[in-house]
Amino acid sequence: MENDNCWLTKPSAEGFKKYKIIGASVVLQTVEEEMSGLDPNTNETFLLGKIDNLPASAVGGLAIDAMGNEGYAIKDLGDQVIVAAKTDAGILYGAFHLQRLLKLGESLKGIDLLESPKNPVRMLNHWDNMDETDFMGSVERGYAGKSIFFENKDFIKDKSRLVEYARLISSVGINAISINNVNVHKLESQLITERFLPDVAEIAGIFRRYAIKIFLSINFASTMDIGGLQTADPLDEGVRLWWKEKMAEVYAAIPDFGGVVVKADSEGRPGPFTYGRTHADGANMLAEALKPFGGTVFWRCFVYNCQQDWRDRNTDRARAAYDHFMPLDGEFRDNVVLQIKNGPIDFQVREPISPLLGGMKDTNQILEFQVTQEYTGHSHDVCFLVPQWKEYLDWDTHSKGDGSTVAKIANGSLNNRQIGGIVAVANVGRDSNWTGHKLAQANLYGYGRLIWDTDLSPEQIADEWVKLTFGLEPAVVGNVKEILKGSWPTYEKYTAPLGVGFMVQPHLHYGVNVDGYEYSPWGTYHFADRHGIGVDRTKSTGTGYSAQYFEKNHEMFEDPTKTPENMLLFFHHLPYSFKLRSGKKLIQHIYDTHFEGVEEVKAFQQKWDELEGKIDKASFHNVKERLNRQLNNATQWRDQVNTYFYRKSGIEDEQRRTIY
Ligand code: GCV
Repeated sequence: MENDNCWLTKPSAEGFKKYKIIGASVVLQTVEEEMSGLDPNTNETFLLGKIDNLPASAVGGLAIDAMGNEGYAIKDLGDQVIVAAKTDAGILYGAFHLQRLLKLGESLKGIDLLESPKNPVRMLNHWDNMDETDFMGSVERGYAGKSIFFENKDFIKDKSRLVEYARLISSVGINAISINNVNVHKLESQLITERFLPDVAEIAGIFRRYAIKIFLSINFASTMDIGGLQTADPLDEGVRLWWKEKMAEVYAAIPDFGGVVVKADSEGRPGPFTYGRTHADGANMLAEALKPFGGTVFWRCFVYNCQQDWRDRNTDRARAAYDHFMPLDGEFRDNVVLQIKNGPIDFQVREPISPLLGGMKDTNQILEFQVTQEYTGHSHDVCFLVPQWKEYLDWDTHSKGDGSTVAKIANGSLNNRQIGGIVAVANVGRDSNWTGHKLAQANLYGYGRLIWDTDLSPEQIADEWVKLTFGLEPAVVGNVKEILKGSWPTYEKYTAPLGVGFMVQPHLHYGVNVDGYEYSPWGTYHFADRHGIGVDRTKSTGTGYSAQYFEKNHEMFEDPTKTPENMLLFFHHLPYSFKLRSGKKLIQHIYDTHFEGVEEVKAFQQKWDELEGKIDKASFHNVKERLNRQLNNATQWRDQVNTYFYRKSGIEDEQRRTIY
């Protein structure tokens, strides 16, 4: 299938020749392809290689100590530009950087830069299914077509798209992926058996050439599901032996296998609780089996009671991860990494940061984002998420005094952890533009760039993506960037107000249904009544969740006049007459933002229409059609939310606009 244009250069068929690569390896073969694919009119001459292999005259002045294992230097030596790194992966990333600069039209004259990724682990989780029985199709929470890995209850036959995908994500620095859903169904349990291991090995071979490691999500109860044992008790000797032998078999097939991702005791998945064991017992048992081979266990902390009685006002889902995992801090083996979603609930448009991040000081942690737009518009509504991620990364937890940002906790530097980084649920599928909505590509690109360098600004990332994808014409760049920049705030305006979350169609998680989860067992309630709305999570009168934060943040969240307003209803149940800092009443804020949100979508449409004829037709029509869907969605949200609150509260809109 011919893919739409994307941020990467299409390799030139003529063949660029003015480069030399020193060394040989599978990754360097990829570098060779990338270099020979450059525009033959490129003026420069390049020399690429590991620092030790390059002439001393070329690498003399480089700040080698500041260059991490995967970092690189690009330097103009006058007669040639060198790309120098400690590893082949570093050379590859350097080659992609060169390509980016050339496509952006930047001069390499006098260039002298050194790059090193801020996060050791830069990962994507695919929630792809082999089973076709899943009601969502073959990618859970996927909005860009079917799986690129699987089809017809098997691995996909034509792997050419996977080569392109490896290239795509490697170009923004991704170095690890898991290929199957964390909800591991019957067939996917067999990925670690002789039936499928040759396929996994083939996939690993494709990604290895791009310096990307492969991980699998595993079923905690594999010993029973595929092993013929009667138990999955992590302290049972038979179970432990089974996993050790199983991992030896996996590593015999894939010597550089990354390890496993585990969703246990979560939303009906099996786990150690069945046997009265802890999550540390479960994770450590797997870690022991992976240790001899250098493998890692990513153990997810998305553990909560999804069978809650909505009448029970004391149980608070937001508390769950912290309550389960904090007491275990320090008990996990060194090749276990706890994988923690950015917020305590589930990738809402706005949530506070998870208090586990930085709460645990003696445990490896990795931060989990969601690139796929489960609650942020699927691939119908535009929602550029890089500004959201940036806010999370810059958030000060005060875990070790001021400046204890989430960025430093995730990458392991704050607590001197061996392993750290960021992972996200991917948003790609078989659609020709990868992400369904063309502008959702900016999220995939932006995720990679931001986690490589958490100091980059969302504006800079948007600027790069737009120019690389649509070219350098200022009118195009300006309009697309404006749409991207406004898109997250706009989405937030017309959906659930002030951090209260949900109000979405059950299961689907797209479109408005104000009470969709209100009387459900999922623990995600807004508690609106005729007086007010919100969840009291304070220590003094509520569920006590606010006290899971370090004191400075706790104090802030405890008091509605200090809580950031965009999270107000996450922490407090407030009357509709509550005065916001703007002087507006809470109810009026709800009305106003919902009217504004719809108008902003109309403005996006205008901006986009101005681009007709200035960008490729496929992209133009793709986004135009989706903006129509978005307007419809936003209008439904506006009218249902406003009508709901008008009927509950009986309070008129001050501006007397139409509310039904
Ligand atoms: C893969 C939410 C999603 C589920 C997802 C789960 C998780 O509940 O709706 O689709 O399951 O999160 O992160 O495990």
